[in-house]
Amino acid sequence: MTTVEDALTHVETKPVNRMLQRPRSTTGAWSWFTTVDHKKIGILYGVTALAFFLIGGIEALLIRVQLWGPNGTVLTANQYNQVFTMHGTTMIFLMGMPLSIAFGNYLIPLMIGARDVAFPRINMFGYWVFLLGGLFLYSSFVLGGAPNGGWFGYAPLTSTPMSKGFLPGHGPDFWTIGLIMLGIGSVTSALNFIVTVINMRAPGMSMLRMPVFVWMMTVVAFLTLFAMPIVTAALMMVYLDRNFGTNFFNASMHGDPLLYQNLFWLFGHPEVYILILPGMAVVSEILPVFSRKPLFGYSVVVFSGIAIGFLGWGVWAHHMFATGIGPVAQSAFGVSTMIIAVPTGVKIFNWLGTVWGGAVRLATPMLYALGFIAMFTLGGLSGVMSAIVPADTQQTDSYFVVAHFHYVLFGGLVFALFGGFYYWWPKVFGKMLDERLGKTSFWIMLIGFNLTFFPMHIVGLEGMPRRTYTYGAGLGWDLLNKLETVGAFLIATSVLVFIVNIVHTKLRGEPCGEDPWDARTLEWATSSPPPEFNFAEIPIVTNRDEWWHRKYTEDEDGRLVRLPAGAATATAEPEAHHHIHMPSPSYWPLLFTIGLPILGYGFVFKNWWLVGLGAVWLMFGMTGWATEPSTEPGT
Ligand code: HEM
Ligand SMILES: [Cu+2]
Repeated sequence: MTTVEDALTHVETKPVNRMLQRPRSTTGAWSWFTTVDHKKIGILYGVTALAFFLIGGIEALLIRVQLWGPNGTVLTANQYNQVFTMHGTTMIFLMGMPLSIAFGNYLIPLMIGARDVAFPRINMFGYWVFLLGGLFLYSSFVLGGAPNGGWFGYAPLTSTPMSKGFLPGHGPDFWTIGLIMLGIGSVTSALNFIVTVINMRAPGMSMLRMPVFVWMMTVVAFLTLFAMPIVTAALMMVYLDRNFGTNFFNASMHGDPLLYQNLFWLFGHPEVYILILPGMAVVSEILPVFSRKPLFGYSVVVFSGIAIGFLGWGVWAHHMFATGIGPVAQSAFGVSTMIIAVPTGVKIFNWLGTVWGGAVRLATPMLYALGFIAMFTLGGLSGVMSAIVPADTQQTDSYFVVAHFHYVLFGGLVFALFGGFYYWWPKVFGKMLDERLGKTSFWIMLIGFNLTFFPMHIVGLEGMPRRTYTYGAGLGWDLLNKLETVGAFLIATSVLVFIVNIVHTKLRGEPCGEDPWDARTLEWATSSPPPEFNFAEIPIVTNRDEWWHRKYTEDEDGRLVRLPAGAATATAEPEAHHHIHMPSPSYWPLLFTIGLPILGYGFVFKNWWLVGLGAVWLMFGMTGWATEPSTEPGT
């Protein structure tokens, strides 16, 4: 098959002088290091992000154990700073974004009837950057202390030179360099998704026939593409202020601390949509299938998603109401924040309209999708409360905000992604997750989640500040904090039941066939798990919900009638499956990426030998990569 990468490299098909013998095998353990198959890469992203989810979860438990009662002594103040900073950083950059990319990677090509993404090797590069970037960040724990300035690392706290002793250790250096590295990975996968969606759709798959999942992931990709460079610039300035005596954020030298906040949140607010739109993407696929109805108002859902993508750039200063930006800016950003709630609310109505009057099946994916709607709506409401400037003056930097964003990120994103696990597991691994364990896990998670985070609204309004490692006795917060900690362990239990379910399914699960949910979109039109080339014959698309229309039609009275299997399955290139060209595996993405952490450690410890080594390594990697054709001639 032809990828866009091919078009660039296919000119040179003569064997060229290459540095390494190319890997050929696409099976076996070693193939996981060299694969360029979007499905395998999707699984790698998923497994790694789940591992980071567990680590971030353990950090959350540490926080909650520390706050179980007043004057906790489990963690010191300095350790607490590291733990909540790494918890937030992990959940956002090492769990939320990559887990969404996992779903996108696996599903986008299947859903649009393609054989792979546009740039298969760059896809693998993105994964290695994520893995090595995550390990790089975590190595800080044993190399003098982890990041400790909070997940948004405000300057001048983070940008003040280490010698002044504001933040002990190399934490902010690891944080700035690590996030810049991870940003490189997310930008490449965003570009890959965009080019794939624009260029690789099957014949007939017009933009407005694409599944909503693909649409929302495309919006996410554009947001990522434009947001990451902004934070990268801000992080570089922090690094320079901290290490090279520049004064971008140093007020005493006419620098501007608010410059950092403006830059960070100009990235940071789009970032929260980067995190929630994939959740919306997943439930928009689950709800129609389990209601046996098409998505209510497809184009409204798509266009409100695009609207969120644009409006998301105009609300950033709602994170800065308390910084003295002045009443005009406060009013403007308060209003813009309320306006962005409109397309969000529209979607909620569309989801409810989808379920309304449907033949609802309360299987585990559907439970999670409904849980998502309820919890995300609560998170949206407390967000609108914080958009009211005077109210926010009390709420900001209190546990109310912690409650708000966990309703959005956990009640929203995590619930949706868990629904996605149950829904697509049979496609990816060929076996259904156990429904009984699934439902048990869902209810424990729903109860535990609300027990953990609902009381945070109350203690927050009572004045409990976020990011404090302990609180005094007699403030009236003891009981609510105890409930929160119990809730956190319930959440941990539900995740444990999920893991038991995975093991149980692997050992005992029955093979499930290609389309166990009677679904609507093209990924269900191929075997479970799909073959390496996805579709033996590229489907020709004539409808939105193409797969459904191949299975069902309506009689004169509008009743659903099942078509005989195999009817009306037009395909393009009917002869092509005799020799389907797939891109060949490669060592280069991994070899190349190893240069990045080398460079990173060099910058953190200001070791110019390491920086030089990293730079040479990257040149070597680039040369090897560039001289290797994406598809090996003659395979
Ligand atoms: C077991 C589940 C979780 C528990 C018990 C939990 C608990 C907490 C607590 C208590 C804090 C406040 C720490 C403080 O301000 O001192 C916090 C902060 C935070 N959490 Fe979670 N959390 C959980 C899951 C998540 C998830 C799934 C996400 C995102 C997808 C997330 C993102 C964040 C972020 C961004 C912060 C802010 C860190 C900062 O202030 O720099 N958390 N978490
Ligand atoms: Cu925001």
